[in-house]
Amino acid sequence: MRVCPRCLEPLDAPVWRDATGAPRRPPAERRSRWQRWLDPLRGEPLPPPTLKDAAGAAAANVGPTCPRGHRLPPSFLDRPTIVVGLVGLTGASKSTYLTVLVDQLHEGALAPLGVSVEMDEDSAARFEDARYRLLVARQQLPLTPPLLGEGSSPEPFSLVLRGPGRGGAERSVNLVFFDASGEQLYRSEDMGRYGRFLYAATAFLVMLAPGVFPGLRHLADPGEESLGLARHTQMVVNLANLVRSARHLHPDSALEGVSTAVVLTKADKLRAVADFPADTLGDPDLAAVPLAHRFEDVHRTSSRLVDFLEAEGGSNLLTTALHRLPRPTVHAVSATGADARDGGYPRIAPAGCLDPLLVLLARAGFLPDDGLDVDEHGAGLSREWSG
Ligand SMILES: Nc1nc2c(ncn2[C@@H]2O[C@H](COP(=O)(O)OP(=O)(O)OP(=O)(O)O)[C@@H](O)[C@H]2O)c(=O)[nH]1
Ligand SMILES: [Mg+2]
Ligand SMILES: [Zn+2]
Repeated sequence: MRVCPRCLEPLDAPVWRDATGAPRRPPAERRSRWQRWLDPLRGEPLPPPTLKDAAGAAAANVGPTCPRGHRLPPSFLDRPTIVVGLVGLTGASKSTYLTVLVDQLHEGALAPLGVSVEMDEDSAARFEDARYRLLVARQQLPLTPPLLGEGSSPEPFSLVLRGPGRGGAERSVNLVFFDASGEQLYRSEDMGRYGRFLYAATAFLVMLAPGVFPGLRHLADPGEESLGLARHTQMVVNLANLVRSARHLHPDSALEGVSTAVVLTKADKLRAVADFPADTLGDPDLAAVPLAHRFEDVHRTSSRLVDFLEAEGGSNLLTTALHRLPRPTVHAVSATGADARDGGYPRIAPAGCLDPLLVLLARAGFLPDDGLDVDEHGAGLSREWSG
């Protein structure tokens, strides 16, 4: 399903509007391109735009908009869209991780795979604030404010990825990230009320900080240990139910076309922990290692992390995540490389941030997924979903 990246309205019938927000026919030469989108509208008068619609479209010249008047990024409808939802409780590192990840994408992290990245203007302006604060001033990001309006969604970051496709053709996707406040992400009624993006998402980054695991409580940031493991397990259960109900599926049914990366965040804190597989926390050179090898490593690391977290008292949470979420892999990342002191980071040295996204891009068909599903003894992942 195609949705507007701003308000998530379905885009079955995009509406062309002029600079005043009034519905217009699309320019003649482009008409055939949009024909199929406009066909359903023929014969029916277009609904008059509301003031809000008009405001949304005012900046635009004639161009395709969603039913609410949001101007769509150029050629948005020509590409498939991967909607990535970040899910995790307060302080899990969602915003910090996303800022570092988007910065790495912007800086050409996918270039060794022949993939270029472009951010839409509107996202870029908002991203710049977070980027400056975290990566230039090296300050902690503020907590993401909770949403007030029911049925609303946070403003996403929208990117376009272009890479080599089959037979030398170019392949491109819209990659849209939603980062909400953790406070509104664990009660099922809040997920329904403020988490509209969760219904549209086809990929999930489920973020867990080390301090929530009983054996790692000494690593918790202030307030983290009070969130408790049970609340995280509930979050995962609620998410798994929501993702299925959004598709009108039974709570126990398998999910097609959706995938999850479970991310153990702030892994810099774990370097000194005895059984943590610290050698897995790094960024192998994408240019030097074929992607399929990288994915085999991801698969292995994933199993080792599951073992580690189970030993730290996380079995219940891990079992729930691995059995209920679609196609999960487990990753360790550090967005900043170190704890903040007095509101600032000594330096920003990320590790492992790209892997979860590489997997989600491969699951979504934008990158080849060779190596991801090697069947290995004791891997224990994805098996529930293969049969
Ligand atoms: N050591 C370490 N600390 C981190 C890292 N990422 C985040 N933190 C700490 O965790 C705090 C919260 O991170 P945020 O990114 O704001 O968390 P969030 O998940 O967006 O939280 P909400 O917006 O409230 O849902 C940061 O201010 C840092 O103190 C990391 O990679 N390493
Ligand atoms: Mg946040
Ligand atoms: Zn919209």
